[in-house]
Amino acid sequence: MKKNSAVRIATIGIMSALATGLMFLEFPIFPAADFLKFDPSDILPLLAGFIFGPLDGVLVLLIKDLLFYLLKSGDIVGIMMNFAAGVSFLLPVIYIYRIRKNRVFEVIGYVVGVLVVTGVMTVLNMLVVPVYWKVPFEETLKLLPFIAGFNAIKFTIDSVVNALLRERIARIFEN
Ligand code: RBF
Repeated sequence: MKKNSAVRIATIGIMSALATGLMFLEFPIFPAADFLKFDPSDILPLLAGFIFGPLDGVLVLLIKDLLFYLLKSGDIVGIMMNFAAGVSFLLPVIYIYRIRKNRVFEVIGYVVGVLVVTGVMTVLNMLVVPVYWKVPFEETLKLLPFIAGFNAIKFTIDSVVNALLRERIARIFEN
């Protein structure tokens, strides 16, 4: 694959803008934990990671979160949680795919990525939610199934969409 840096930089910019726009579609999945909002924007950092490499994926994620923070949310905790989730999913997926660039390793990557992000974010939420919402730890513990479920659902959807789109989009950059 040709890695023309002008094409790469322009594509990173376009992907970041698209991701920021997609993040505006956010909506909660579980009423009991409505601070967890699903949006499909993490598909773009993932695509960038597959096409250009893990650090470019993280870059798209970072620009998206920075822009969304400035344009809409203003909530630094929520944005940092979104970024932490995005990174802990993206990095395992891309690094596993890079071991062997085939469908089997791609799918193993998605499975490991979903498990890692679900584990990492469940632990992070157990630490952050009591402080952020000023609720006792026991109350936070009741949210655990929703937190784990939310991350599992969000990143499984991202995986399926990415698996369907990735090759078609990567082909554009082949010549
Ligand atoms: N986003 C995730 O993808 N996974 C999470 O586990 C997660 N936990 C969050 C916890 C708190 C307390 C907050 C405020 C946000 C969290 N987010 C998480 C981000 C949220 O879904 C949303 O993307 C941001 O709040 C931006 O609106």
